[in-house]
Amino acid sequence: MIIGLVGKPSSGKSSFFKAATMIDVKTSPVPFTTIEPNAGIGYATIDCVCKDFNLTCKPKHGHCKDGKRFVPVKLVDVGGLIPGSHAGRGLGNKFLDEIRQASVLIQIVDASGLTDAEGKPTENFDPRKEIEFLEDEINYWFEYVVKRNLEKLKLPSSKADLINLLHEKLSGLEVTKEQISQTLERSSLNDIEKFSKILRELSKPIIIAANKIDLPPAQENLEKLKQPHKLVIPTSAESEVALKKAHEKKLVYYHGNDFHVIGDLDEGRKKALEFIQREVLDRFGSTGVQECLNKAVFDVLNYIAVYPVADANKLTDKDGNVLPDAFLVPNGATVKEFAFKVHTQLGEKFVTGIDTRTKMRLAADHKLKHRDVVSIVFGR
Ligand SMILES: Nc1nc2c(ncn2[C@@H]2O[C@H](COP(=O)(O)OP(=O)(O)OP(=O)(O)O)[C@@H](O)[C@H]2O)c(=O)[nH]1
Ligand SMILES: [Mg+2]
Repeated sequence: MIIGLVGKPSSGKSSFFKAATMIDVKTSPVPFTTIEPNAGIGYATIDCVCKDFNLTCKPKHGHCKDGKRFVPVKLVDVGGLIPGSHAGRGLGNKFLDEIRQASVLIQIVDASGLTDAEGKPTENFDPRKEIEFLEDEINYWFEYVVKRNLEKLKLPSSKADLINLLHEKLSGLEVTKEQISQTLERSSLNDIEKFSKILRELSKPIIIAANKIDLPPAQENLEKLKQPHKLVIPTSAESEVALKKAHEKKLVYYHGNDFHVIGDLDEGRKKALEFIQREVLDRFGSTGVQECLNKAVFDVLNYIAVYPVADANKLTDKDGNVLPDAFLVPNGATVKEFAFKVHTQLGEKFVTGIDTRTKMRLAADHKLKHRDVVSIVFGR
């Protein structure tokens, strides 16, 4: 599962990426700073099950701290989009093609209104315009890709065959058969524009990070940005980077919503951190970066986290690591689908699942719940 970061130039996409992954990518106020995409690992956080079982876990991927499990998710940060990108303006379609595999998009908006549609400095730019044009650009591009892939296609008459064919032809856009089926219920291939728009909304929903919320004009714009049909989360990517860096240097303790100074701060850093505390943490409760990732994964995509273990009693893998993995799967995934996700062979040789809490057997079509810990029994 991939989360794509999109938005106009200079809105803070790479800063958000840096805050989420702690990879030191280039950020700057100059538009089109990012040309080549940045890809890396961020995390969705859940209450780890280790507490329920009174165990100390040893994650192979991600980490666990104070009962919070950081489950890896892929992030892609692309170059800025401007009005007309789909038709080749700015750096054009190139950036859009890089988010083809994303399941959800976070649009980083410069809520401060201090940059225009192309990322150049200005005043009082209405950030609502940014949301509008970006959605249009994504829709135009998506429609173009759909059209290109469906050109000269002979359509089968049965619905099931049609869904299979579309699924195959549109596989590059990471759309599911379920999403295609739902789209066909609400549109038809006679109206490609409508078909593409609905399929885009289902397969690449967009949530909004109202970024640079540390700046007073952004705080004023926030009310305007709140829309009934869009999820809008206030963020300060730059503050998140500063807090995590100060934590790494052991100058402050920063974890979840807990923040306090532990080291000796020079005057400049002290002022900067006091500013973040006052303008971001006290006002909004957090920098919003983690919240964005969690909302994208759990609320918008409706995923759940499930732990696979080899030993149903000790909750370990074969090497003795306690609760080594947590996988993100769609809500409604079955035990067998989960087995395939963990390892193709586990799926192919699947015998049964075991719920480690109750020690009950779980049939192949049993639907999993968030925070289930499951052992898969397989044949030789
Ligand atoms: N005040 C403030 N500035 C921010 C924030 N996030 C990013 N910035 C600044 O905004 C400018 C642009 O940030 P980038 O992260 O490079 O923006 P981008 O969207 O990746 O830009 P392109 O790669 O050019 O499309 C930089 O000067 C950042 O320091 C924030 O939360 N608050
Ligand atoms: Mg960038």
